[in-house]
Amino acid sequence: VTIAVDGALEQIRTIVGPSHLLSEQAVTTSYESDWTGRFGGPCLAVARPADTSQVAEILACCRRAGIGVVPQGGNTGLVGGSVPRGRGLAPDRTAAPGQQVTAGQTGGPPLVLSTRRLNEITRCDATSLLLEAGAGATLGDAQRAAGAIGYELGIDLAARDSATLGGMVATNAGGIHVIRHGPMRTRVVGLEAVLADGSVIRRMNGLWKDNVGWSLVALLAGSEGTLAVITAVSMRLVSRPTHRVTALVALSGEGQPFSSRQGAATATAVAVAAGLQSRVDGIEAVEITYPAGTTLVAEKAGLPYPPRADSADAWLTIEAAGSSDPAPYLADALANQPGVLDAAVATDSTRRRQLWAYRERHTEAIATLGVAHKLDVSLPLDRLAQFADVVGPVVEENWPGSTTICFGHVADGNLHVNVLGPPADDEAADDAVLRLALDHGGSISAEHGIGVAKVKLVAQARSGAEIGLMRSVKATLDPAGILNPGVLIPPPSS
Ligand code: FAD
Ligand code: 2HG
Ligand code: ZN
Repeated sequence: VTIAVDGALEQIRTIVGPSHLLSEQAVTTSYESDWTGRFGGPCLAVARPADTSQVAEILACCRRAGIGVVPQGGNTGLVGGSVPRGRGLAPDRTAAPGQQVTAGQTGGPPLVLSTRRLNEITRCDATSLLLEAGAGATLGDAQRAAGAIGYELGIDLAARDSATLGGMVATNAGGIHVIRHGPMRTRVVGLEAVLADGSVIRRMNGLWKDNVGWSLVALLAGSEGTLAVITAVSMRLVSRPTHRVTALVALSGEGQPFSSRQGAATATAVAVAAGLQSRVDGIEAVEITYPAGTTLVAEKAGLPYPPRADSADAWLTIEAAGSSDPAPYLADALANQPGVLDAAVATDSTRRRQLWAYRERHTEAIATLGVAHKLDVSLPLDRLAQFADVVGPVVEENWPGSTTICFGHVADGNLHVNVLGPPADDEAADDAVLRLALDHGGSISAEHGIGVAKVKLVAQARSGAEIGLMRSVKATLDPAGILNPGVLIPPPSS
């Protein structure tokens, strides 16, 4: 059965109500380009369903009309997966309304399906130790609900007030507490999702253990909107520690066998992170920043310069938490670590937030310099310093005048390489950095996903057999290919 695109749009308008189908360019613009400013393109319209049954009806309708669907939560994704394709194109949807397409033809502008109205927190209690919420609830709202009953979610990231739980499952988000509590995949115990044909699958039975066959969470965590639209999420709570300490620690790379300050400091940081994890209970975060990014943040955010700003080769932002004060243990462990120059330590929340600002504000400070090429890579811990040593010189040699700013989750082996200089649509610098990560035994995506930004390199990172499996799962769940076309799964030609 085929239906015309404009007929489908009329049906979707009836499903969500006229005020929740947005088609005026002035209101759709913010849904059409991503946080980085690097990715985006025109959409057919934006649908804002109020509940799961509306999502199901919309997907059934889009499938009949062959309309592509881009699921969008908080639109904080950094790999172009949350917006229509067509990087660099000015929005132009003149070809869309009235266009006759057959099922499976998803070449026209897609519908953006915004989950932001699915934002109710439906359960949060200290008996089940679960939080359940619509997929459009923000991480910040979920954290506040858990905090109100004395618990935490065990996951945190700087985009907390915009990123949604559904988007975080779809990207298998990581963040700053992965060393303690794992990425999103390990925090989630249940999901509700709508498949491409409009059928609803729901595994939200409040059970922590349920081994009847395959895990829906494992299948959809990291699926980036290509297999289903997640509509509700069930997460387990963790106890809230009574004591928390944050330290901003200046490091020296002196004595390390690397040619750059960045490589040497990374070697020190990896050693310090390992030492802390073996000697201090409750280490929740070990994050690294280097002089270029840290001084940029201080200048842009109007913060005082961090400890040893004139001589440090890197800083670690360290957090430890527990039912007794970890500060003395942390201080003792740091005192015994070679390469530690100095530290600022805080236990009250205002001062702790100030210390975190040097790390957390990197993304927004870098954005003030232009459109960054964001390359989120992970390396085996024993090769991280070698990668950090050469990545800047490799980029700067090939793209003279460019700047490379690194920072990241050092205890996870995860560096965020931000390259400024090459034009937004030039992918050569991206390829060079990602191939360098592969050459060092690393991954082209640690936590942000593949989106459209890295899809060309999936064939270098996964075997033919694995890609074949990805394609068959996709073909089974979404045979018409309407869900997030162009994202994650390499096209047959590659
Ligand atoms: P969106 O950006 O809207 O979408 C992301 C992807 O998920 C897209 O492919 C989209 O199609 C899909 N999707 C969204 N919702 C659904 C749904 N309900 N069902 C199916 N598919 C869906 N990421 C980290 O991992 N760690 C960090 O520390 C981190 N810090 C960040 C800091 C800043 C300042 C910013 C701007 C981003 C950061 N990110 C980080 C990236 C981003 O916040 C995460 O990728 C987050 O998980 C995206 O959530 P979202 O709701 O914004 O999803
Ligand atoms: C972070 O860890 C995010 O702050 C964003 O993952 C990374 O901006 C980036 O490159
Ligand atoms: Zn990160």
